Amino acid sequence: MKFNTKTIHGGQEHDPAYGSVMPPIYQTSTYAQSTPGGHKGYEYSRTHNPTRNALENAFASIENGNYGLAFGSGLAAIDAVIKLLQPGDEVISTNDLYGGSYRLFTKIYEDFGIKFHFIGMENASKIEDYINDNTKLIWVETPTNPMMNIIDIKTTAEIAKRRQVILAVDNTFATPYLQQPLDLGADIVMHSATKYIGGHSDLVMGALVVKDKDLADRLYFIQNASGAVCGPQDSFLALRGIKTLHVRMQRHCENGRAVAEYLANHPKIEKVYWPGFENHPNHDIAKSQMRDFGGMVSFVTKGNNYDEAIKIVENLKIFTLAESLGGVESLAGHPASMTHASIPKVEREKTGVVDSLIRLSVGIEDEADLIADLKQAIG
Ligand code: P1T
Repeated sequence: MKFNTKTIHGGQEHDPAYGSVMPPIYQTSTYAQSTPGGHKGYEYSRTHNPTRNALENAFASIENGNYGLAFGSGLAAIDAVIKLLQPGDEVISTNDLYGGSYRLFTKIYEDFGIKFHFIGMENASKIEDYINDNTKLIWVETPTNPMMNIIDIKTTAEIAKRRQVILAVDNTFATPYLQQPLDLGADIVMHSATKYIGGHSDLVMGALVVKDKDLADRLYFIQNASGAVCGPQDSFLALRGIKTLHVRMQRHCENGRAVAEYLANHPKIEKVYWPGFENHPNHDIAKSQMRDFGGMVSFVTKGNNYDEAIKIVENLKIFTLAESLGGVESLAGHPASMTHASIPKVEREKTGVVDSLIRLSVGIEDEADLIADLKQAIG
């Protein structure tokens, strides 16, 4: 099955009860048993729920994995991955990443005795310098949030395999429409399904997909034992979102390109971060591992002026100033004070998250309206 068919049919069966084409929302916490253990495969909805299972099968299908797991948020999904580790273990992570992931790693798991190395991975071979006997996990975001760095998944996977380290890829920005990390050798793919997967800014959810059964069993155990699952209503919404992922992503990519090119030619803009530019440092890797370049674009104005950046995001009318990304509507964010405020200023500025940085999640509205909005806001 090809990707556009998978988003609609992958892992899905018509409901056995009445043949409903969409899976029903099984809004139940528990299931009747005729005798203890005498049930139809479902005992309790933290462990299994038919609507969530339909979604988990869809996740597995679109990421070319064998096992999917759905969580109550992207961070809950990341949390489950870190729970594979023990005190004393070490993690190598991209130095540019979602601020909430950084906060989970440094403010929660460092206290549990796990050590994190945040490094630039644009040259993937550098990762090897940080691997030692305690290294158990490599955590990669690509494209990174918000600097749009591109990490070579295949090379990183080769290193991880050779050194027997798990490689997890946060595929939130790219989505499986653009890149499929498991096919490139990653062990775990993770999503904030809140974003492009859901696609309509109406739910908060996380996902993991793996190929390996042992790894899946360990993660299912954590999912059930820790209990950070999503509910059936949200599972239904995410399933509905997945069915249009490919058409939405196509338009996100077209509009993303138009916005990136407009900004790059604007006299008041200093720099635009978007992997589709030939002068992006890892453009060739982006081209080889992604189908297109996505709808996320970051930029800084000339003079690196905080007040000017704030004025621009306040002036926007079609782009809404808001946290999050990946919905059909265009959003603008100010990472330094919003999504990445939990990263100390000195640390975030090292990776380029300066006070004048603006991040755009380019939606699927008419391109001309988006450009006109940027024009009036930037001046
Ligand atoms: O918000 P949540 O569903 O828990 O997902 C966390 C998360 C994980 N990984 C990436 C790459 C993310 O971008 C996010 C969430 N990001 C935002 C809310 C944001 O505006 O960047």
